[in-house]
Amino acid sequence: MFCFQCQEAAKGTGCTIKGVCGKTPEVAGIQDSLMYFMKGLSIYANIARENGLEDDSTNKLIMDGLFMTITNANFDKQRFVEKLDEGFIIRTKLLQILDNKGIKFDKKTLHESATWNASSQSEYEKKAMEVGILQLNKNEDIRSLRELLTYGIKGIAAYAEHALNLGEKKNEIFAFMQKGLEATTNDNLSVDELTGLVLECGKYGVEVMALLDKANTSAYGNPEITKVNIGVRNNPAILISGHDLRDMEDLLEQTKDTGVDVYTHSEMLPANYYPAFKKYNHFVGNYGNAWWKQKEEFESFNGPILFTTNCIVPPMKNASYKDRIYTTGSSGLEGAIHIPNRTEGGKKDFSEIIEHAKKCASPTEIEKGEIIGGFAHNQVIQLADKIVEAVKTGAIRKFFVMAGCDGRMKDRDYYTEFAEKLPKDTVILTAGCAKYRYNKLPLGDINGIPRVLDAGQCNDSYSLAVIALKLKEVFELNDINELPIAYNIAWYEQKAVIVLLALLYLGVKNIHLGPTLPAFLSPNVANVLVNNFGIAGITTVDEDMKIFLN
Ligand code: FSO
Ligand code: SF4
Repeated sequence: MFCFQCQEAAKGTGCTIKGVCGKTPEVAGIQDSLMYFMKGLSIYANIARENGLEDDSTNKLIMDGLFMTITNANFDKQRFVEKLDEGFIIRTKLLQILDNKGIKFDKKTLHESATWNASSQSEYEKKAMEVGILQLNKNEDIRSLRELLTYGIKGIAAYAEHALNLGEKKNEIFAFMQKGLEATTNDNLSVDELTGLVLECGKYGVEVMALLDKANTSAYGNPEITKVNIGVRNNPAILISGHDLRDMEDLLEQTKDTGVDVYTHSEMLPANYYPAFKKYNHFVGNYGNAWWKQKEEFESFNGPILFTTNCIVPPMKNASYKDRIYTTGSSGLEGAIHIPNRTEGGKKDFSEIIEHAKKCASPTEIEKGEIIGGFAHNQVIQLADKIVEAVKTGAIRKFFVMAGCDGRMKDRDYYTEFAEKLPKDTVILTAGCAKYRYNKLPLGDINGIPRVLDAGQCNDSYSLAVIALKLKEVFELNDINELPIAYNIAWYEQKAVIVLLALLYLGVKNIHLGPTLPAFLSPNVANVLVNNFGIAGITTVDEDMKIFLN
């Protein structure tokens, strides 16, 4: 196997024996085959589109397939086999549609990914031996750009899926995903052309996050300032993790009046900020911390856990909570119960996990108190006068965008120390699970404005961009980079890649990215990012603080 798509890639170069994340070589292989297949399917989807045809099944399959291959989303090999089975059926149907419409193309000129045929698991596995990242891309810079583009597109797919679950979609977004995937098969594209596509990917990153923001806020209202309880009650309960708010809604509805409480975990914490979810009395608050602490926290939660997306950490063989894990949507884990998708217009059926919860003990308390959040764009813009006043009087010297992801490696202590050492006249703007490195520190407030403003999930980084653009307008600046905002972003997986590309597209410069730069950036591609956008890594807290504050 070879995989280097996330920040924890082994030795900073790539996982080759087993994923640091727990991905087995078998799952890595079948993911490679699926990725390869979807590139070929994209070629046909693009031909169809050029002829005015949009195929919803193809769009959905590619979106789901991409999401399933994101770090920590799906560890269940069987689900990838099924996705390939389904994909070949969809491809046959699409070819039939093209044929019926008299759309002609020369099959002999198509990339092999489009003409590859297989119909069994063993054939999928055999293909995996030929279509790994290193086999497909011999040139280091081309490989780097193709993978950067692919990971950005995976991020887009994840956000597009959450939006679609709430009935929002934009065909231009699917079109870009497929154009990008096809581009990764085109040996005639130059480094400049691929770089152009990577930047264009950022544009669609902004679009898809805006779409998801619209989907979430029109369904559940605008996030508002909220004190979230982090203690527990004395009822059996379900812990819901991941990012999908539609699943949150279905679960809250179905647990109503059952005696089963609901708590959020990790990236689901921001569900607490939405008005529509606050009306449920059995929605207690948030339990635990960022994704990588789940081994301890799931033990003590005592009840079943529902993963709607990543980040899953495969449990140890003897983990007490192993039988309490449920997955749904694009997430999957061998041995866990997978709750099927909702049918068109219907709801997911969470009865099994609810019945399971009733038999479990209530959660063991691991902390007490409250954390504050809900500072998405609508709420912050309501506070704009107060914030502008604080900047004008010098009460706030600078904002630090510290959005992104958390991870298990020790070097991420940097972010806790950085937050602690920031001068008292600075404010952290955050989104994503990166916040758990500092959201429980007593950092205080500035004239009533908390020093950590949490906008929400990683996709709510979009809110931070909207806030920055609003401030640029209020201060009548020409360039977003003239604002007193510094960017010290922590990344982990491919959704953070699209967030980064989106910020670059919006013109944000001098972003510091840590704890390490991506393994998939070749020295030349890294140089392009450094020279054109001022991207930099991190060093020590004290050194970086000097750079940021000057
Ligand atoms: Fe975190 Fe995991 Fe939201 Fe990611 S829980 S790391 S960037 O899935 O998507 O922030
Ligand atoms: Fe390694 Fe990350 Fe790939 Fe997992 S997702 S195999 S940790 S590079």
